[in-house]
Amino acid sequence: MTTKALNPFTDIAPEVQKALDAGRPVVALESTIITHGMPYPDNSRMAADVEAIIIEEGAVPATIAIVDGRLKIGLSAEEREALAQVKGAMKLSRADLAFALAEGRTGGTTVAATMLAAHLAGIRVFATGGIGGVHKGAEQSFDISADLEELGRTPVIVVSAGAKAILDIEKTLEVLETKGVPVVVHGSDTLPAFWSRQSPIKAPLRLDTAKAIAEFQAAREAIGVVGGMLIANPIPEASEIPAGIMSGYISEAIARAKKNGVTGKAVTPYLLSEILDITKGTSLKANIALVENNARLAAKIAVALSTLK
Ligand code: PSU
Ligand code: MN
Repeated sequence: MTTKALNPFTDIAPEVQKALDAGRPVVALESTIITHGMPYPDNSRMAADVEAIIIEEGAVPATIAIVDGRLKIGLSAEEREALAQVKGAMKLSRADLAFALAEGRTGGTTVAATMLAAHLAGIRVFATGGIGGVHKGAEQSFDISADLEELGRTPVIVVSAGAKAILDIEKTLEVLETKGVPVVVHGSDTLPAFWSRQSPIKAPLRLDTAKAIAEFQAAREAIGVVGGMLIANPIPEASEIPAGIMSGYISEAIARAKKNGVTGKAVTPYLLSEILDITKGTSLKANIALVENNARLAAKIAVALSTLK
């Protein structure tokens, strides 16, 4: 089923390899959102829909995951469905990605691990929902996502809907700035807040088209700036939930996490699932809509990048 071995652990799906060889646009997709971010069967439907959207826009989707110790760059429909249903998958970041390979484990890749793997395969654009960042209370817990470190070092464009308000957004932006990561808001002067289109925070940078984003990336490469770029793409209007409504739910989820002593890698998945529970699924609908919206923009950026050279 797979072609050219990149290293002894990696399988690149044939259609992905063909596109990469021909310089055609490819968009990477993460899988922690499948294994830890949404319940079954919504996760399965979302994972299939985003791939279809990327194809519709003229690019090739590559969902990245670890299956039985293989680093998969592109999953077949069967593999994707199996991952959506698997129990006990690991949540893998830079620190433990290779552990899962060495030990023959199965896991979802976070934004950090997906960027790393995408870059390894030569994929330049990646679509997700939200990135990890600086958690509220990080001055005590030191809980800062490895996603930020990866954005600082790995040259992949990550299309998100901003960062969830489960995080300290201001501190997240400060860390990104320190690490030299441009934060570009697509078509708006304020940073989107995941479920809502607007936030009180000013957009660090603004660009209105996929072509402009591709040209910015080309300029970074031309002067040898290495590292990722974060695109914040506002959720479609029809699907947004006002920030004021979400903030009460978020505080409740954080209170539950504290009360139950949730720490470390478990924090983000726990908060996401509690918010889902508290909002009785309305946040899930918004979440799916924004991921699909991001997949569309990511595909357009990948297409624009491929026509630049
Ligand atoms: N934010 C979301 N949905 C997600 C995640 C973050 O809105 O599914 C996932 C992503 O895979 C992200 C990871 O990379 O959580 C961050 O985890 P941590 O905070 O433990 O680094
Ligand atoms: Mn963390």
